[in-house]
Amino acid sequence: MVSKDYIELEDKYGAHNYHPLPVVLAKGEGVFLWDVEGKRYFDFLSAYSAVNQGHCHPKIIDAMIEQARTLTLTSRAFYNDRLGVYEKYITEFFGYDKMLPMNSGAEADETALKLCRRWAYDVKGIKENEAKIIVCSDNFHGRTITIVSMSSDPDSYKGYGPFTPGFVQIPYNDLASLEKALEDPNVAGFLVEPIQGEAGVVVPDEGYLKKAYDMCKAKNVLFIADEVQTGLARTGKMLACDHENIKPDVLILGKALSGGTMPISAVLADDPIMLVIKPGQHGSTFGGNPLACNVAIAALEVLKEEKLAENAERLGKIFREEAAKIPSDMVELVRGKGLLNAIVIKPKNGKEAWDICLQMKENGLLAKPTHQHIIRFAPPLVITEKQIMEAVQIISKSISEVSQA
Ligand code: IF1
Repeated sequence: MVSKDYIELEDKYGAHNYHPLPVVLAKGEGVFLWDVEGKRYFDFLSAYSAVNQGHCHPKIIDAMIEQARTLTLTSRAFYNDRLGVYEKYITEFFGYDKMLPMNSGAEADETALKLCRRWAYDVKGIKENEAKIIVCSDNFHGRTITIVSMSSDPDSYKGYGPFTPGFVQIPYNDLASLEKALEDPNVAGFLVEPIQGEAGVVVPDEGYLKKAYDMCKAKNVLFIADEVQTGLARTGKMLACDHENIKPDVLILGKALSGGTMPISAVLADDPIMLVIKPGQHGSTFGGNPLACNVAIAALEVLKEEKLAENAERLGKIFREEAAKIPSDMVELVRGKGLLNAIVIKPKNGKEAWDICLQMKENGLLAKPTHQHIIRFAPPLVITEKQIMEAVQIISKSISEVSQA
């Protein structure tokens, strides 16, 4: 079978909830992917930052195989010999009292919302069912009905009503609107992405997160950081919040917590927040399964052992400097932090970001637009300087070819 055959299979037998780039991948290793015809590509999406450690990292795969042969799932009806070890490891890794294990990023966001509401009623003393949570427009926190109830993107929420109430939407990177929203005594939490990924890698002003955090603390409101995409070394620090030295009251992790092997997510908080959920009041069949615990420990160890945050910081600067030199009137601007970057494309002669992504694919690099005119560039954090330079050459060549087409 060739690529066309696999595409036809997905088209015939699969839901049409995506519009993928026409490439069929069969193998991944480090920063590279190979399609079914054996062509090699630089992966500049990293499965939306789930593969920060590189595809099929040997240490993570070994941890997975070893545990897969021993014990994969017990459910939380019983204890197991991996969960406590993992909980200790990850809470010491990030400096929290406790961790609640889930699977997808959306489940972790939902868990954080439940913790916040429960804390509102049991600790802050807000009247039951009156708690409000502030969110930002252009957010992306997942695709459940409650999460899309917070969304400002019709593609995410249209046709899925009725929506979950209790969310107040304010503009991102706007402290005045946050200050005003915080005047409501029923506000219990502020859920925010330190950098808005899906919105197109929107980096807030220097100091925004710190001031927002301080304003929340002054009003006894939980600062909830969704680091599913920005966390785990992606932006040049272990957490994007580390750039402003703030410790979120509730930390949400996912994606690269498994190194791209399986869905693993986590919510971290200190006891006064985490212990508002009592036995039987929240859970998940696979949450905290022994296989995930072993994989997550290995995935976190790799981040530290291979100094991936430092690598992301250094190479991200080089990427942005070199990309900004691309001599094309289709490049409007380059922005990002660490190795979470984006190029805003100015359409030309009917050509736009999608056409550039198709051309980059021909030239051996995979990336995808987040919106019509923005291309996200997020390679695995194990990339080298030489590979970054080679990739920028491919990007520049592709933009030039599309521009002159
Ligand atoms: C898709 C977007 C990125 C996330 C943040 C929670 C989640 C995500 C900050 C939920 C997930 C994924 C979802 C995936 C594509 C990708 C994505 F384009 F959808 F928005 F990365 F920007 N918080 N993001 O970015 O995690 O439940 O997916 O494990 O839905 O197409 P999940």
